[in-house]
Amino acid sequence: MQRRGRFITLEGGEGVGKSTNLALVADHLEARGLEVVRTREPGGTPRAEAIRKLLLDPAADEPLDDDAELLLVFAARAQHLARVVRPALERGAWVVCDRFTDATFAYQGGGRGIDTARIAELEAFVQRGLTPDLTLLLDMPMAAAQRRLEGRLDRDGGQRDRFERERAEFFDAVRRAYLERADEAPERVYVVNADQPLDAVQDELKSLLDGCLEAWA
Ligand code: Z5A
Repeated sequence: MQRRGRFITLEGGEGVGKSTNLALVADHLEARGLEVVRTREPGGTPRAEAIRKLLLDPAADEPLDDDAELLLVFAARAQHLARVVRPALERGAWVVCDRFTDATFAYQGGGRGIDTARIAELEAFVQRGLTPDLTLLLDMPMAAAQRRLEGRLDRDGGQRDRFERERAEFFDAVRRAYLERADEAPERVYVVNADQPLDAVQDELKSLLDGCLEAWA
């Protein structure tokens, strides 16, 4: 019987290095002969990417209701799970995903203040027991992460998406909620200090991955 693949997620606030390190994680696994699917949330399929656009669109003429935001995140997730994540895991591929449901607890729970019990209900409904095998939480103070993004904002003409327009308190609440998630699930979530040179972050990630590969063999 085909062995199910593993599901690895990268989490953290904006600019902590999720995209950069997703490439490292996926390359490291591929170098060991594994089939790896690289994906992201919200998004990962054409329809889920269309929902992502709606979520990030800063159009000020119609503010997005917090509950509508939460439901859109889970609608995109349902589509992504059905079309990409479950089929890949079932055929034995490993899935490496930039953000997943911990982001919902952090942004919609911590940031927007939505009751986490309601988020957990949607998590159970949409995921039907599927959770990541490993989550790499890249953690660092928001101000330092934002400095990394300044160059990109200049390049994009200063255009900020709906989340990037939030205030510092929002991002502090997001970070606290992420760290609470890590405390609640220490067997799954590894907190990595992202506020160090990239080489040091990547050495830590590689040794974490090697430990997991050995434990899962
Ligand atoms: N969202 C939500 O609300 N609810 C949900 O359930 C989900 C998402 C799933 C889009 O996410 C938004 O969706 C997100 C929350 C919401 N909004 N916010 N904020 P996203 O993942 O696409 O957006 P993002 O977090 O803003 O991604 P990002 O800005 O691309 O950041 P990143 O991927 O973490 O960083 P990076 O691009 O890899 O690195 C940023 C720069 O830093 C880059 O120039 C790197 O070369 C540099 N870098 C990386 N690491 C280092 C180190 N160690 N030292 C120095 N420089 C570094």
